[in-house]
Amino acid sequence: MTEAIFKAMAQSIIDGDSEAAEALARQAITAEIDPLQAINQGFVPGVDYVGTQFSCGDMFLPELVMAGEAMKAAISILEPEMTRRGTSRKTLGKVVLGTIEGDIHDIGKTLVGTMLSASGFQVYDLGVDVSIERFIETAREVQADIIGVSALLTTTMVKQRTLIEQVRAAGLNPTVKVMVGGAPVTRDWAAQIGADGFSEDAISSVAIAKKLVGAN
Ligand code: B1M
Repeated sequence: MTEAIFKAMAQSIIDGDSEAAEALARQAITAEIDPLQAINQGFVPGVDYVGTQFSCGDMFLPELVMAGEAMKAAISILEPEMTRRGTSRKTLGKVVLGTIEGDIHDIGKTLVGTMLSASGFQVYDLGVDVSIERFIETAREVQADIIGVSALLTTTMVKQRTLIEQVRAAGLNPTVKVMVGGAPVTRDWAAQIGADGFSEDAISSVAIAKKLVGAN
């Protein structure tokens, strides 16, 4: 029976069906299935499948967004139960995330945040139009492992460079790594500005973030 629930959980993520994912998360709690096991053996295989299909072009952005939302919905039901049982999920690291100042594009950044938190990172999403000072203050306050900076405009991506310079000047680097991304951001640009990590999309941002915290 547990195997059947796990299979249905993965399918709910593949279908991007938040209602089904929530219902299955509740069913797991009623059936006294360990919530951590439900995440790792039920829902995560669904996210992994969607990620793989997206990477090879067999699934598209809307499906990725819906899968991320469904995963978030399931986790929001299971997380309080984990806290109640005292079995919190191992946090891989803390990520302070936002879209850089002057830029209000948030779809990709939010997707990156969803994927990172679904994969075990604690994400502090500061939203859009985030000042460099706020990134740095928050990183210091929460003792972040990674600052993740998204930029969608050629006019705002240049501020990723300023942020890296100021992170260094503030003495946060090398403890705090900086990961950059966004449509105009390239691997070359990331290397040029001295970013610690770059990822093209939300799925690969998980692998990059894991590498940055030494969790690979
Ligand atoms: Co704007 N916009 N927009 N826009 N917009 C672009 C970016 C543009 C390329 C469109 C175009 O002209 N072809 C262009 C930029 C041109 C340039 O700079 N060279 C542009 C422009 C010009 C503008 C305005 C200036 C338009 C105007 O007002 N005249 C204005 C800017 C406002 C501002 O920010 N100050 C503006 C406004 C808007 C809307 C508000 C209408 C809306 C945003 C809605 C929202 O975000 N809530 C919007 C949209 C939707 C777009 C396009 C069409 C789509 C962006 C998007 O959401 N993509 C975009 C054209 C395009 O990119 N094709 C465009 C989907 C999203 C999932 O992908 O954000 O790339 P993306 O994120 C990916 C990866 O990049 C990566 O992972 C994500 C998921 O796979 N990634 C990271 C992103 N952040 C990451 C961080 C990481 C790692 C990976 O680590 C930290």
